[in-house]
Amino acid sequence: MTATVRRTSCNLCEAICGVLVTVEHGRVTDIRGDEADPLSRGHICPKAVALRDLQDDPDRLQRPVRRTADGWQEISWQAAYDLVARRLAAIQSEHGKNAVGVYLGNPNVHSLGALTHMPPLVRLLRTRNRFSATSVDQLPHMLASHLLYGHQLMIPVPDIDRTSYLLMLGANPLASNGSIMTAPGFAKRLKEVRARGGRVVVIDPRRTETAAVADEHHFIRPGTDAAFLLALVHQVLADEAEDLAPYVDGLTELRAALAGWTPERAAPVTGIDAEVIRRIAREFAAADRAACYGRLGVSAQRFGAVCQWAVQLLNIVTGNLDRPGGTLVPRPAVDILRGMSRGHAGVWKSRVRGLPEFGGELPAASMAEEILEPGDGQIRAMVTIAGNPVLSTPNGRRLDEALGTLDFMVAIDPYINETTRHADVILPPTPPLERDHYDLVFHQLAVRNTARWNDAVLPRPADARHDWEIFRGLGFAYTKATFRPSRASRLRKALPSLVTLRLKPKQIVAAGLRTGPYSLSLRKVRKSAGGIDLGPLQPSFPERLKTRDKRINLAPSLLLDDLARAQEALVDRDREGAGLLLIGRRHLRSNNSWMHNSSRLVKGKPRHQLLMNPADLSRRDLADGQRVRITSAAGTVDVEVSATEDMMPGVVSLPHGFGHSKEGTRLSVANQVLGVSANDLTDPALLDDVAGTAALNGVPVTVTACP
Ligand SMILES: Nc1nc2c(c(=O)[nH]1)N[C@H]1C(S)=C(S)[C@@H](COP(=O)(O)OP(=O)(O)OC[C@H]3O[C@@H](n4cnc5c(=O)[nH]c(N)nc54)[C@H](O)[C@@H]3O)O[C@H]1N2
Ligand SMILES: Nc1nc2c(c(=O)[nH]1)N[C@H]1C(S)=C(S)[C@@H](COP(=O)(O)OP(=O)(O)OC[C@H]3O[C@@H](n4cnc5c(=O)[nH]c(N)nc54)[C@H](O)[C@@H]3O)O[C@H]1N2
Ligand code: SF4
Ligand SMILES: [Mo]
Repeated sequence: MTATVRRTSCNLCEAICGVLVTVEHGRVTDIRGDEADPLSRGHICPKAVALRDLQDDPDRLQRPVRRTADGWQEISWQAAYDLVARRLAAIQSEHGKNAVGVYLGNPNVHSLGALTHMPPLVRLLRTRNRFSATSVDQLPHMLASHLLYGHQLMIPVPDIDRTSYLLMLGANPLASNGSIMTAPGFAKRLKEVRARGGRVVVIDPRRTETAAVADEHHFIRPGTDAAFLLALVHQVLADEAEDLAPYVDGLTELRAALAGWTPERAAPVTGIDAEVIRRIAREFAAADRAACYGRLGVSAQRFGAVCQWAVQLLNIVTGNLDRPGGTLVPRPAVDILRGMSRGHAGVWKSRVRGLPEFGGELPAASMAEEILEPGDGQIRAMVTIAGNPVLSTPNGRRLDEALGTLDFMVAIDPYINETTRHADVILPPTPPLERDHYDLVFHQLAVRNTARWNDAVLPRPADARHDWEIFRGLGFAYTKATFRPSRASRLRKALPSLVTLRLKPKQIVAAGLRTGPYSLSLRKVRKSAGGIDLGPLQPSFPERLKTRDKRINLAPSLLLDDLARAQEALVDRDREGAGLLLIGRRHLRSNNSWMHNSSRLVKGKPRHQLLMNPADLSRRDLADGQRVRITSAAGTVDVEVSATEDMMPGVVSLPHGFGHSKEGTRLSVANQVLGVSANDLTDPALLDDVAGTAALNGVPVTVTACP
């Protein structure tokens, strides 16, 4: 028999599970969990089968296509590179460098070739109009880490395998498989916490799958977690229960700033009793080893930065930061922090609304206006890489219109979807099973230090290209198209990027492993079945801190100053008469905006409905199952409503990434998936002002019967 079993990993979410893939006659016939993987220990979820569907999907592009009056036409790789380079160069030479905008989508962080080769290409373009999924996602985590620990990616993760008290806000790892915390088999790990006698507390406006297996769950009014978290910190300080490391400064300032943020103040704001808040603060402070963790629900909201700061504060003031069983910064075998900027905030502002950059990127919520608003610096061409911002960013409908007005657009993406249908050229990379993989990002966020190299499971067809080959091809073509002998100095500046583009991802990983903290050879990592176990996370502060004085300042002025905005919006505002607030939702069998084309993944009960508390329904004379009209400041959608006591009264939930079947897309399965795009409702004006993160959660809406 010709069946062979090959080891690889699933890169569809942050859990990076090890998988065993059976290949027969060049086709995948089975995918299962790899027990030998020291991190994932055999776990996989239903999404892993989609790796195979992705491989076999007839809708997936395999060669570059160009949009013509007669529809999409295949062109050669070199012709595509040259065309794209020529158009981008011409637009920049006429309108300036910033006339080219870039959107970097989520799957970039899941691809080795994108991580090694996309940044040098983007640097070559020298535009300030750079956007990414960061500003609809984890930006507040990065801002807090930048300000507290001196590096945007020095993000402590909960030491879930040793903790005895886990406080989780705005996260539903039983659906998402965990995020900014790579912990494959999260449900099992959670069970182990409880089996050890530990306690799990979940704060979420929906009684989620995760809340259902926790010891305790509390509803919270969306967008008010800052008040809850600050009250916890306040209480710990008021009890004088703090346990500060010697390298921590700023306690006096923090104490003063939090004087008014009492549990009594937080109670009416959040909907959680003052007594409950006080008890949680005391239990957390008294626990042997405790970890507080807040994810998307407390990140993509109006006070995301204050929330992520307060999460860190709680861990720090209770002595749980950098302690086994608390939160620790992983030490992966390739140290990605070394070559990366520590981060910066507000060094420049966006052209139209004056929004702050973070780490060299502008808020995704400002993309449409930067394309539509005429003037110097207006975006006239877009490069989208692994992103579907029409479904993923606020007021996608307006962005959809904006993309239609561009002079030129190129997408690096395997699908013709809601976003890429606007492109003039689409360059499709190889699918995951045809690529080598080493996880540069998620080992940095994993709850255990491990290292794993995977060779591609299947060979790439001769006329297919890996993403890194595409970035290389574009980079060289662009350099050629923009070269002027009179400006040879420019070339010198571009040289480091061009040198990186010449390398192969494998060479970059090998060098990273060799010079990394464990001095590993790629050969050794490659030989170890399932990956090398480098052990549990270890304390590393203050030595590893990237702040200049190797100390942590609890009270950075940027965040202290934002407390006034929180006070005004959360505390001083009259909450009477407030309408419904919309929040997001994820499902195990769905992945952001793009995996709905796998029929085996999307089968089963529909999961696109608006969830709403029965009391809210009856107050509006609405019934379970009915089609309702949701209206926000940004737009209107009609969708079925599903009644559930799992929703906090006054809050409704809609998943994002639905609402396909737009004209011109090529998604045969996805176009049959029902639902609407939640981002036709989210409002680009609703931001976390400090960081520019979109407030995707806590959007004011009304729900009425469909006329
Ligand atoms: N309302 C609301 N909106 C949200 C969220 C929410 O919770 N609520 N969540 C936000 C979050 S956290 C995120 S991360 C964003 C994600 O939003 P995006 O950044 O748009 O990412 P995806 O939706 O994952 O889009 C994936 C795109 O990449 C393409 N793709 C898939 N694999 C590859 C590959 O290997 N290479 C290339 N080049 N392309 C590939 C797909 O075809 C698709 O076009 O959405 C955000 N939007
Ligand atoms: N199956 C699947 N897995 C995924 C994804 C997917 O689409 N599908 N997406 C991946 C991506 S890109 C990411 S970023 C991660 C995200 O990982 P998670 O953050 O775990 O994902 P969500 O399920 O969006 O969880 C957010 C939770 O916040 C709650 N929430 C909303 N607003 C508030 C609020 O104001 N306060 C509080 N306390 N809670 C609030 C929501 O009810 C929801 O339960 O998941 C990743 N994994
Ligand atoms: S949890 Fe599922 S989607 Fe995530 S890496 Fe594991 S198998 Fe893949
Ligand atoms: Mo995300």
